[in-house]
Amino acid sequence: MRNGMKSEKLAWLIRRHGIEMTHLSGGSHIGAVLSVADIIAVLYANILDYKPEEPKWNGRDRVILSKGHAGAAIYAALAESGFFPVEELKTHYQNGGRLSGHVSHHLPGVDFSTGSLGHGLSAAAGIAYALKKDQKAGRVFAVLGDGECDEGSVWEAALFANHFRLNNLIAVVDHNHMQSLDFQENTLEIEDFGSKWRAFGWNVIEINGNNHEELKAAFQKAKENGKESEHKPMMILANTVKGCGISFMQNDILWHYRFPHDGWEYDCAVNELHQTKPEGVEDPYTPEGIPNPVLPTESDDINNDHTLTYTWKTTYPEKMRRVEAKSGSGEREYRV
Ligand SMILES: Cc1ncc(C[n+]2csc(CCOP(=O)(O)OP(=O)(O)O)c2C)c(N)n1
Ligand SMILES: [Mg+2]
Repeated sequence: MRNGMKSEKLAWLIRRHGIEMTHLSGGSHIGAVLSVADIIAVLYANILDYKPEEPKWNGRDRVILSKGHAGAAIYAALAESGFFPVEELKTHYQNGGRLSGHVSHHLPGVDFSTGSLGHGLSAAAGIAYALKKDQKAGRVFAVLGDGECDEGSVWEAALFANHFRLNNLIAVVDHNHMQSLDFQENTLEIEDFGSKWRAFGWNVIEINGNNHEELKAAFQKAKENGKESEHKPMMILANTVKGCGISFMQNDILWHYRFPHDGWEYDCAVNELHQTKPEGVEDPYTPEGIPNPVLPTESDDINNDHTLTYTWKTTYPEKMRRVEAKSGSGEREYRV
């Protein structure tokens, strides 16, 4: 059962662990971890039924993090929920460890390995189908990336879920409008995203995916989905910000692959997180933050635009255009 930790605390810890894990291992995808942290936190703190002491409990809700490159987020949530020791998080990406960079089913609490994008929704739909056929309890949650939805297999699974009326299947798209090298609009246009899912027979709720109240309400509605006469699978389109929570990582494509290096990158990330630390949460790595942080200098690469195509696109989409970075201040503004 859930351990009673509030979702805001769990989200903070997921972000703090994510910074530490990628820093220690030199592992990628911190932007994706920060983006999905609130979705994962609300699931584990408020929504899912599970038993950490009995990970394969038959009545459990299943979660597939289809955007498996954000594995650090699910590892942190599982450790903080009692599935394995928090100490083990330090073995992320280490040879011989269980916490591979992409999600691994060798860990208690993980039902399906991911990392090769485009497979999670199919697996989730298959499990939901089997549960329904066997008249078993439990719902299946699949968390996808928006760039991942470029994969054709996602839409095959969407057809399947509608065809078999899988109202025990709840999908969430972490809609941060970015993928690995650019904004989504510049890679493969996907809007009107909600209409596409509706046309495939899904119920769609669109929310702010970094807002816990909106997430709780959407998940609650989704959980009740199968109880009434409603037979459609449920899609929660969660609008998020990639890198959410660390100002210099937000909406900056650099942080899809870059990890927080020793020096100002790590120090400033940790201290910024401390500014939003909920009361009663203890930072397991740097309880007081970093007292004498290294700060970025004028020559550090903090205010550059790393969106590769920005330099040659003449008609950059108005909707996503980055407003001038304020040079030297470390502050940025974005028009999203
Ligand atoms: C089949 C496949 N192709 C390419 C990759 C490499 N890759 C890793 S993350 C990523 C971008 C994913 O973007 P999105 O789904 O939007 O996730 P986000 O990081 O924005 O949450 C890509 C292309 C992969 N993991 N799997
Ligand atoms: Mg994305």
